[in-house]
Amino acid sequence: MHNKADRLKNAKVILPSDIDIEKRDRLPAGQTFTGKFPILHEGEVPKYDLNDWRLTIGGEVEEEISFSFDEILMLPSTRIQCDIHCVTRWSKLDTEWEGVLFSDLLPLLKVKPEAKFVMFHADPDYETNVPLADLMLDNVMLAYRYAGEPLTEKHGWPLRTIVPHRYFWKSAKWVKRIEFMKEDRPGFWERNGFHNEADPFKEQRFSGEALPIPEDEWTKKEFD
Ligand SMILES: Nc1nc2c(c(=O)[nH]1)N[C@H]1C(S)=C(S)[C@@H](COP(=O)(O)O)O[C@H]1N2
Ligand SMILES: [Mo]
Repeated sequence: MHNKADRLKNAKVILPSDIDIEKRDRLPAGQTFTGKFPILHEGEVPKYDLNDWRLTIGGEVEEEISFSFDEILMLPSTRIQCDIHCVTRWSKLDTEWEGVLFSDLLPLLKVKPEAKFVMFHADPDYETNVPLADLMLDNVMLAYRYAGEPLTEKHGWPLRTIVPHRYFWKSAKWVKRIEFMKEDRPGFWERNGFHNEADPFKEQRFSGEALPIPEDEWTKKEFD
């Protein structure tokens, strides 16, 4: 499909005028609503055998530990509903996730008091940084279900992070290691021209000069 109008139609871009008025202020500046769920990542979707899969916890902790997927499932689970905002300008309202709140995981981890930042390491070769204080909100989680179903491979199966109040690149699919850090350190996109804080309501997209992101950039990609 090279026709822009067809592409936009097929991507189910929702115009703000089609959205209830009280929901319109949930759209940050420079964003477009989408009904579909775009799929965005660098590299190939990783393949896992759940028997070998582990989430490891390291860095500024008294003791490195790891969780099997079954152990993750045994932790207290929570359902959240949140809006998500990608820096390529799509926003999706009322997405539903189920998993383990970061604030429920933290007490199990023996994190050293000097830890102030977290790096999420993910496949394939992805990382993103978030301040620890930011992860304590009641809708930041390690998610294993979306819209009542297990995560699909392309959306991060078996486990991804959800950090709703930051641009969606801070929500790592295929997360495999959580590293606690004393000092902040930029992740993949944060080293490549994107903003360290990434608050969509402050339009913190770029660290330096604005990069050209056409409004329909994501509609050229895959979505479901
Ligand atoms: N492991 C990994 N996680 C990632 C990315 C990636 O390239 N690799 N891309 C990020 C970006 S830019 C976005 S917008 C979201 C997209 O998630 P989705 O495909 O479920 O919409 O994943 C984020 N997490
Ligand atoms: Mo993104």
